[in-house]
Amino acid sequence: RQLEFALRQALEKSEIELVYQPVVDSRTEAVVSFEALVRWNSAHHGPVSPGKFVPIAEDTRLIVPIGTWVLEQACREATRWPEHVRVAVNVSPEQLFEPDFASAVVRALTASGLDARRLELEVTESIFLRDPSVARASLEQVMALGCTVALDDFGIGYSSLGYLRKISFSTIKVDRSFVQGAAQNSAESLAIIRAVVAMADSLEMTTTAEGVESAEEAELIRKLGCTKIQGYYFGRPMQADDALKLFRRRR
Ligand code: G
Ligand code: G
Ligand code: MN
Ligand code: NA
Repeated sequence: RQLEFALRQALEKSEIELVYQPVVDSRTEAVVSFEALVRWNSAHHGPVSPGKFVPIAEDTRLIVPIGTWVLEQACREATRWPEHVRVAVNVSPEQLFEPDFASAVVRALTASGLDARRLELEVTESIFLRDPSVARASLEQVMALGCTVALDDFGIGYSSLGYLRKISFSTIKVDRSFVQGAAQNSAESLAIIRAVVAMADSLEMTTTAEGVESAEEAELIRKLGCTKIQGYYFGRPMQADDALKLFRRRR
């Protein structure tokens, strides 16, 4: 594939970059973290969406070097933010199952000087399809460093609730399809969000609602008790410099 060939050179050619989307506290609406999201501006193909190239990167294992770069870059950028602001990085199963995943995290933290407690790693339920015990061991290693782990896109994967007993996720990210559903008065979506919030509360985990696009949706989500909110209403994924400006304006 042409795209795969170009992707092999994308890192060297500095075509890969990160944008940052704010996550706010649902009550105070203060920014508590940013999720780092990868972007590829290919010289040959123009901007390629992550929905298109992340799966290719995963199939070819190019996600391992790309993911390492993402970790390092996100940690480096986060050191410029106020100390209470954290950074969340998406981790593919291919990365998590690399034997030296935890050392890649250590290297990113050491090189940047970022406090481990400011780094959150986002994984999806798909990691449990492959090898739950290896996934768990790997996540426990990074949690021992002080990092937290979020369960991303919750509710749309091949959910087994069993692993929620075994892994201390700090946050469950409620997939935006439920948020959109709830906003359109879907009784089922509302019931599912309520149940996830109640479950997270009793497991001492927080919840982040994804894909909140309006003030009305934010209010609904706050009433449903989600701890944090992410979505276009509070900010689109933005360049690092714009993320930084967001604080400077607010104080
Ligand atoms: O940014 P956007 O919504 O277009 O992202 C689309 C998908 O790509 C999402 O599922 C997101 O989790 C994934 N993604 C974005 N950035 C990264 C990254 O740095 N690493 C991995 N593995 N996936 C990412
Ligand atoms: O799978 P993950 O949650 O990591 O993907 C995050 C993706 O969701 C990003 O690509 C981001 O662009 C997208 N996203 C973030 N906020 C919103 C939103 O409010 N509406 C929609 N439609 N997409 C969003
Ligand atoms: Mn994510
Ligand atoms: Na998500």
